[in-house]
Amino acid sequence: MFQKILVANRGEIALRVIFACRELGIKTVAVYSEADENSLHVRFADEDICIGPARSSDSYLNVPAIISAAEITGADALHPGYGFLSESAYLAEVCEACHIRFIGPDPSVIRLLGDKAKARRAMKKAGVPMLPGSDGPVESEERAIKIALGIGYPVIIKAVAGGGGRGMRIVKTPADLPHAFKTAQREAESAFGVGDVYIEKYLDSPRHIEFQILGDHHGNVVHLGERECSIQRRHQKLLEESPSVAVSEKVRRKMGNLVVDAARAVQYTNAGTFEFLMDEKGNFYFMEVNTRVQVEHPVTEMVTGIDIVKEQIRIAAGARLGFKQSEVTFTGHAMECRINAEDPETFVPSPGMIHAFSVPGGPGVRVDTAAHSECLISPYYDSMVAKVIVHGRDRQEAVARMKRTLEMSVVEGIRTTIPLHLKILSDPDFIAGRLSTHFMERFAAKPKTSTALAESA
Ligand code: MV4
Repeated sequence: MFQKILVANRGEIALRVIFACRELGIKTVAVYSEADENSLHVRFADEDICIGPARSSDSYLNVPAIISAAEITGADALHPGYGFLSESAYLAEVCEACHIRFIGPDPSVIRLLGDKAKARRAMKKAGVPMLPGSDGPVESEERAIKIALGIGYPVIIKAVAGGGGRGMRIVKTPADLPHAFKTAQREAESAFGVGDVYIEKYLDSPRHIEFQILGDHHGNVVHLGERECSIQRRHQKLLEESPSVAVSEKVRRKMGNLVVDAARAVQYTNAGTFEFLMDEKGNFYFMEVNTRVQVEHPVTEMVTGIDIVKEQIRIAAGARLGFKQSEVTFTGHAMECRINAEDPETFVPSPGMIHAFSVPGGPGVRVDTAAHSECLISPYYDSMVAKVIVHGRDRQEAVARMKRTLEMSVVEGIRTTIPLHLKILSDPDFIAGRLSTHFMERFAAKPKTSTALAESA
């Protein structure tokens, strides 16, 4: 097992990794920017080291600074958390070269799955259901026109280097294709430095459903069921739950087996998420693979009782998975609300000092946060303040627990999305489980501008 792990992240996920290390008896090193000197991840790590100014590009994205911190402190492994460098094949390679174990899949697997066109091809070959689409990137407008015609409209143009919706264009008619193709390429080039795009059949009102997997270095792969993540706005998830009301036990078993086989096919190790779109009829289509631990992993931990971060560390150290698929059981229903420092109506960020902070516990409640009274929510980083996760015997109990927890939460000094979450939790469609990626459009405060529509399309 590792002696010392460098936590290359901040906020609640840095704390979450520190919790796992403590329970495993592993020492921790926190890295922090000048804006995070007084953060809880710094306070609770065994050692800490400043890696640069507040701007992420100067600190949490600074590979030489992070590697130096690991070298100086003698860390033998690095956990990247989510966001920042968590899906950087480059960081994983540098770690390997420096004999620091990267807690994630092999760099070659991160690189393969980070290229969405390559990932699509690999998953198709492994037998994962796919929407019709181009086989790899589309080089020219002429090819795009031909391919789209073959697929049938509407189609969607996606960036090969994308994810999270950037460089994406929905095309309803052939007349719109040339312009959409050019702008998607340009947007992809400026956002990722790679302009390549591919084309897929566009599915109008899908659910976003994802499967959590774990794979060790001995060929064992298990799935931990699905999470329903359809409630999102501008590609930021707001509420996630497991199980999905749209996934039967039979479908879970079928999809689970598919993702396990697909993960084996690419020699996937560590934690990963296979994202799917699901249509109204219950058909699943592959979207992408995330090669990191995700924000919403606690939802899966609550229904399976498996500590995903601890498993990530054990796996990276070469241990075998401690359980078989038949030993993974799903109990009750879990739900997560991401509490952001934002105006609940306009979504404008609301950074600043939190003067009072209290989220009640009680049966079935878990709060993952690095916030506390008199802490500063910095404008430099994302606006998530806390994740409230609840577990109940069934969905109804989980919803009731979430409501009473949010109703009794006190966050003073900043605006938060708690009122929005309470609205969602009382919405008839939400209660009935009628969800799709368009769910949040009804909650828009004002008529949308054309840019906002394009972004949420
Ligand atoms: C799609 C789609 C419909 N059809 N692909 C959004 C983020 C990126 N990872 C892929 N995304 C989508 N791909 C096809 N062929 C709709 C979306 C999409 C979406 C997906 C999941 C959750 C929220 C979404 C919001 C808008 C669009």
